[in-house]
Amino acid sequence: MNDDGTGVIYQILPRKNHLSRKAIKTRGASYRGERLEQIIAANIDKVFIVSSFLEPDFNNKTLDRFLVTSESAGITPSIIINKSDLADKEEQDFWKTLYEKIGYKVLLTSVFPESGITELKTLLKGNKNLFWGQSGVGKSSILNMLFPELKLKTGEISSYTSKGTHTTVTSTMFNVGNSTYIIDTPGIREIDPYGIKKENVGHYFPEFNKHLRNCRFNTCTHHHEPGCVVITALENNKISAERYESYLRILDTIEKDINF
Ligand SMILES: Nc1nc2c(ncn2[C@@H]2O[C@H](COP(=O)(O)OP(=O)(O)OP(=O)(O)O)[C@@H](O)[C@H]2O)c(=O)[nH]1
Ligand SMILES: [Mg+2]
Ligand SMILES: [Zn+2]
Repeated sequence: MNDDGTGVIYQILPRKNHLSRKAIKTRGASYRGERLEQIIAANIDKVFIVSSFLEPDFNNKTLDRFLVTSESAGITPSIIINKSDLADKEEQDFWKTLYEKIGYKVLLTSVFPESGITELKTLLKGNKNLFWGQSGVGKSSILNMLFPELKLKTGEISSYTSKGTHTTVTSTMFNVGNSTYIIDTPGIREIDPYGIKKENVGHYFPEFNKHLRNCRFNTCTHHHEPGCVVITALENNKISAERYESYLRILDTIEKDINF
């Protein structure tokens, strides 16, 4: 950055991947076809999807939307569920087990008292890491705990429940040494995966993916079609009802947008 606040581009690197979502709908705007793509960041090694048990409440459907968006960008996400100090062990175990069974790395963290943070630090090393999730879940708080020198602004205790409060307002990348970079992002309330076709949604649910090719129809949307192996896997508890419901919701969102 120059003294006058302008920036200098030193080098333009090829984009190996990029994370994006559909731009938020604004009232009165008209659309033709797909909504615009909003790029969040490019050339990322790891994405940590941060959620919290309470304040805001844990919402597995929202988490799944972030996971799908990340998977569709070709970046395997890891899951952080923060504020474990506010949840009982049963709830913590339930969600941790559900996502670990799929193969996701799940970290249960708390900033006060500090818990689960050391393991996170080792996962970050040598990578370009993006922290992403809803507002108020504690992204900046976790990063401050790991790297106190960053002194990131965090929300007031009273403000995280009031709608529209976003403490972090722009995405910023920090070099924290040892070839490790972290990107803190502003929280978002609405996440719609961008540019995903209906028949491809299942590919971004890793536990569906291994069954998919055995469906009778290769255009199967795993909704109602006869000979669908995803539905069979659901009936045999190989796929959780929670994840299947999320899948149907995302499918529904995509269908509605097509008819927009
Ligand atoms: N009880 C509890 N509160 C926490 C924890 N981590 C963060 N908080 C509180 O949650 C609030 C929001 O934290 P932030 O770090 O600003 O959240 P954020 O995800 O960066 O929010 P945005 O910048 O708006 O996206 C603050 O009041 C924190 O003190 C935790 O582990 N437990
Ligand atoms: Mg923040
Ligand atoms: Zn199917």
